Amino acid sequence: MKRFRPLTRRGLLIGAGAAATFGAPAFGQGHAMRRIAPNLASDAFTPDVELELICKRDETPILTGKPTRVWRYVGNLIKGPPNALTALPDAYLGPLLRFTKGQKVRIRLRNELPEETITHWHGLHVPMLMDGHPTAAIDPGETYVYEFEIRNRAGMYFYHPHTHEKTATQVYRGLAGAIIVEDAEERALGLPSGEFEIPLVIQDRSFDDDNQLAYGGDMHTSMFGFYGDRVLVNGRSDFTLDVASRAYRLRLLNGSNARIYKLCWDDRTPLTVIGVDGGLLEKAETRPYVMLAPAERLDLIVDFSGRPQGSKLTMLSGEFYGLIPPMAQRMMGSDLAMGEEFPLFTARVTKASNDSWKLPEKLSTIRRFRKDEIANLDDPMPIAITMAHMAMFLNGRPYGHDDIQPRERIPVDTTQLIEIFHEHGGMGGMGMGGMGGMGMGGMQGRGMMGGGMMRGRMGMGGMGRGGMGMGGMGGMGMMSMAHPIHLHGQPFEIIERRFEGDEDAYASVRDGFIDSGLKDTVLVTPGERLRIIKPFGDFKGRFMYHCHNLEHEDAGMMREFSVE
Ligand SMILES: [Cu+2]
Repeated sequence: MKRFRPLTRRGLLIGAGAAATFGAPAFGQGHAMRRIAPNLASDAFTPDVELELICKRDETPILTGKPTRVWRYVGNLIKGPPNALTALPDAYLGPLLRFTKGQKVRIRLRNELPEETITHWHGLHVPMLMDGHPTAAIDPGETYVYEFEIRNRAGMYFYHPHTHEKTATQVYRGLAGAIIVEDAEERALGLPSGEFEIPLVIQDRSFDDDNQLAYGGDMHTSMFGFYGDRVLVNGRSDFTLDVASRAYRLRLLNGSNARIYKLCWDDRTPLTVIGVDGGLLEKAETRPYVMLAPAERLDLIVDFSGRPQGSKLTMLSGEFYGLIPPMAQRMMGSDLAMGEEFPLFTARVTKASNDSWKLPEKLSTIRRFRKDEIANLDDPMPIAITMAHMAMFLNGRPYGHDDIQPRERIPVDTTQLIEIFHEHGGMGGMGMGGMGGMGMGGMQGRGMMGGGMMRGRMGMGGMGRGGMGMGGMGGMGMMSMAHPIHLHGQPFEIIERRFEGDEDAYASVRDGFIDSGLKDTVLVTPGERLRIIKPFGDFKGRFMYHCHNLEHEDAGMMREFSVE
């Protein structure tokens, strides 16, 4: 039985109602957010690239038949090289933005939506005023001017709304786009470029019978995230890429709200990974599969040479376990359970090519921090993830602007050791399945679901037991799932990944983490404890850190650092 609702006004009101029950009182939110004035263009700033991005309602063909109503970014290049902005035809995705390290960029964001919005340049190291902080949201009709220098190394980045409690629905409706940054180090490698470099944005969506976007917007969605029935690549369903028999560079971005993919080729050709979130690896890595969580990026080389014309290679999401409570799967309502195998897109060899490009042995140099450069080597700053039925917390607290805790104050131009882990209160590291059952049972026991719908699901297996178990716990109803944790500002290094838990489940994902490159988003699976090193250079101000499961982010699993 489907429980998706159309994203109509009524649907959203239902969603808002759910958020009010689920979110506001217990999470200590619902306070009005203080706003800063929209930033204006500065005469002192001379941009190399200037563009306008308009957030607007539109419609676009996605499925056969009726077009789909979406929200999207539409761009115009005002100044700069023509390849700085490339529109994607017939897709809701925002234009592909292409910048070069060192360029000064001005972006005029105009809000033509029926509600407030603000855009974040995910992964770019920019001042707080340019970061799309929720307090910078602009009302319909307003314009926010961003001006910043591209300080990042070459890599693929991501722009999307960061609107207080509206990020998930705004991204879902179509507000998202990719940014590619180039630099001299990367250009010297002569990687496949032009038509041989393909950005691929992977997202899942559900549609109603009228071809319109459908969204959960209920308590399950807030709790576990949104999981759609269909995979779209670059805004298209059943995406096929026609290729020549030569090497390609595929640049993948998981733009989904919550879904985690396990990327692998259908013929089990290993994946050749050359880069992740923060750009190129030092040397390529070969893996049987790679996990890609929301907002993570992956840079792949795929060599089609030697493949006959007419042959096909399909990218799948392979089978995995343990990243979400099994009972949550049953309640989510998607036709595609997370962890089951399904196709993402297909490459079809349609042209012969004699090009015999060889991947260079050394790709880049990553500056690693020495121990003596870390300000808190013996006292890592915690990011404790709490997920319980009335609590989506980081470090024990929901999001609250101006709620900076002592540990969240960081001296500017320091490098910090950070430990990210799941916090289960006094319950210890219990197994996932049991946890999940108890958590949900707890909700049910407390009547959180408000009647009919929940009772209707009692027969779906395991729920009853969960409820009873929960009674015995008398506690928080914790549950463990994987969370993609994103830190704004400069990218970080992953230096340690420890695991204690269900080894069999972990074995289905553990070879899929690429920890050798620079990251801005990292998947923390149940039972994992990670250590990362992150610099907080150049800019003072408030920078967010949060779960990039967008429903979790909107439910309060977000905090901010005060760099001072
Ligand atoms: Cu999360």
